[in-house]
Amino acid sequence: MSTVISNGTAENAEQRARLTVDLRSDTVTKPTPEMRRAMAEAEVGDDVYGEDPTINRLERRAAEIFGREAAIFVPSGTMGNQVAIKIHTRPGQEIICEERCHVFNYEMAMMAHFSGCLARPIHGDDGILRWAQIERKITPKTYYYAQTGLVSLENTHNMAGGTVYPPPIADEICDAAHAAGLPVHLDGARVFNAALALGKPVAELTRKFDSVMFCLSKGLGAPVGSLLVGSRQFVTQARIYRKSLGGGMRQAGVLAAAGLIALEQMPQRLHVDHENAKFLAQGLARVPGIKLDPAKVLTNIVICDISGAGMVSADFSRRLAEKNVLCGAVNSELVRFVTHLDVDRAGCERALEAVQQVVGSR
Ligand code: TLP
Repeated sequence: MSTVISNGTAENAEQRARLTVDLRSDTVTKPTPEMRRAMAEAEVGDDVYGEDPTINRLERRAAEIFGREAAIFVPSGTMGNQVAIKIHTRPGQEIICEERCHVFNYEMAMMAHFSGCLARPIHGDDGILRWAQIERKITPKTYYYAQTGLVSLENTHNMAGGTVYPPPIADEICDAAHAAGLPVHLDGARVFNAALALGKPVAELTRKFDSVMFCLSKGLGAPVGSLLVGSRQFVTQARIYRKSLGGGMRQAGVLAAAGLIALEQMPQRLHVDHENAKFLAQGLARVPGIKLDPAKVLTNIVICDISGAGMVSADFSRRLAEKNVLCGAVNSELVRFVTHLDVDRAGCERALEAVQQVVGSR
C-alpha cells in the first residue's frame, strides 16, 4: 500500500527496512510464510473457556517436550516470569537473582509491584551464579529479616552475552535450594539456545526447576507468545494470575498456530544463529578498540565493549544505524548484537563492514 503514497516516505522506509540488518534482538523476526499460513487456517475457540483447540495443543506439546504435567500459553515472557514469581512467593519476601537478569532489570519492577517482593541481586561471573554465593544471601530465619522466598535463574543469560549454565551448577542450585525449602524458577526465554549449546534436551536441563518460562517469540521466530511449564497445580494457579494481569486471551489460536511451528521446527535451525554469532564475534574482536572474547560466545548473543573506540554506545549505534545496521546499547560502553532467523551470513558480513567504517571514521 505504501507505493501509492505520493511523497515516497513510506516507500523509502520500506526499502530501508528491507536493506537493514537488524541485530537489536531476536525478538524482531517476522513470522515465516508457513507460520502465516498456519495462522490463517488455525482452528480457534475461546481460550478463557479453555476451548481453543490450537492453544490446547500447544500447551500439551510444551508440557510433553519439557516432561511436565502442564503448560500455559502467555502473551509475553515478562508475564510468564511474573506469574511464576507471584505463585512462588508471598509479599514481603526476597528473590535471589543475578544482578543483570531480566526479571530484575527489564520487567518494570513487577516483582515489587505485583508480588510485593524485593530482589536480592548477586553478581555472577558471566551471569552464572554458584550455590555457595546464593547460600550466603539466604536471610536468617529471624523475624526482622525479609525472608528469602525464591531463587530465579536465567539460561541463557541474556545480558551476560547469551551464556549457558553448566548443568551440574544449575542442578546443584536446584537441589540445595530445595533442601533449604526454596523453590527455583527458570527464566528460560532462550533455553532452546542453551540446549543446543550443551547438546542436551530442554527437559533434561530444566527437570529440577519448579517452573520454567520459555519464549516462542525470540530465536524460535513466532510473532508472539511464551509458555510457562510446571506441575498441574502450578499451572492452575497460573491461569488465575494470568487473568488478573489481563492475559486471558480469546481466539488466540491464531498465535498458538505460529507458536506450534516455532516449537516443533525452529529449534533445529538455531545452530545457524549460533554460527553467525560466532562469526560476528570473531570479526568484531579483530576491530581495534572493540573488546570481547569470541570463545565466550556460545549462543546467539554477542556483547562487546566499544569504549576503546572513542565513543559511547549511543553514538556507536546511531552511526551504525546510518549505515543500516542496528544494534542495541546495553550501557554507555557495552553494545549487543543478536543473531536470528532474519539475518544471514551476508548480513553479518555487512554489519562487520559497517562497524569497521564507524570505528575507523571517528
Ligand atoms: N528480552 C528482550 C528485552 O526485554 C531486553 C531482548 O531484546 O532480549 N527473559 C529474558 C531473558 C529476555 O531476554 C526477555 C526479553 C524476556 C524474559 C521477556 O520477554 P518478553 O519481551 O516476551 O516480555
